Amino acid sequence: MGILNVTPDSFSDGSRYLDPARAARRGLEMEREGADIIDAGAESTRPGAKPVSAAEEMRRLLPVVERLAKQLSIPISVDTSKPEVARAAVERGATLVNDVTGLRRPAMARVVARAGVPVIVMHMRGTPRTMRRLANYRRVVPEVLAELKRSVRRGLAAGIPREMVLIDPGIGFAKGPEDSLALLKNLAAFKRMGFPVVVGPSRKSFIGHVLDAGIEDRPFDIAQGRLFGTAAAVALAVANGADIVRVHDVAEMRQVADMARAVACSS
Ligand code: HH2
Repeated sequence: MGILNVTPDSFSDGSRYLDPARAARRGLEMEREGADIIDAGAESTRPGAKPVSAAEEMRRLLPVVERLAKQLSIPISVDTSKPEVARAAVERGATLVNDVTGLRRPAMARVVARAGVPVIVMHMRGTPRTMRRLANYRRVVPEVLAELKRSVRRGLAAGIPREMVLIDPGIGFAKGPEDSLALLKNLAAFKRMGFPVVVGPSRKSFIGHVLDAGIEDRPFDIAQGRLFGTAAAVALAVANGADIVRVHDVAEMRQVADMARAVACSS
């Protein structure tokens, strides 16, 4: 799954793709690089990010979804937690909803159920503004699992069919670095829930935490500096059973994921 951030403030690629034509070109480029899905989002969820109104999110996102729907031959996912944005994106050709708040808004589950599209139910606590201080687990894996199960139950109760649900442990969302590492290591526990598992480790700060020690005083390029850390995380996620990895560096991670899968599937 290739990431397309149509935002001014995403943590590693903010404002690169605010122009709809440029964003659409990047979507097509990721398809050529080997993406199977393009995940377009217009509200940054990095820690501390400012919330965006539905109107602003739609103003940024919908022209891009419209262009991509005409030109792409792979599915478009919409990364939003707002039901009105999800509905409008689906009307314009998106065929998957990626909700980082795990169907927290009841209307979101209803929109997804009515649209008949699959949904990624991700685990997080709080909001991008508050989530850092909510990363307080005694045992992260069972707690995230239990909270994710509650989110999935909400979706099923609203009429979303089981086979339309994908789950995501939410790397970096109300998780400290050690929590994100433990979730990646223990993906098998999430697989046992019986839904396809999505994982989004790309360029995130838990990688910086492991690799960046001692270089904080130098200007640091997140995209370059976290590329190999992302590759290691993607390889292990695939080896541990991830069905979809959400990444910025599609060409590189396509190779990493294919190689990891070849090893994992060998006899
Ligand atoms: N991570 C981000 C956004 N959406 N969706 C899923 N399902 N899983 C994730 O791990 C995930 C996600 C955050 O990354 P990014 O889009 O690069 O940054 P920003 O939120 O700053 O735009």
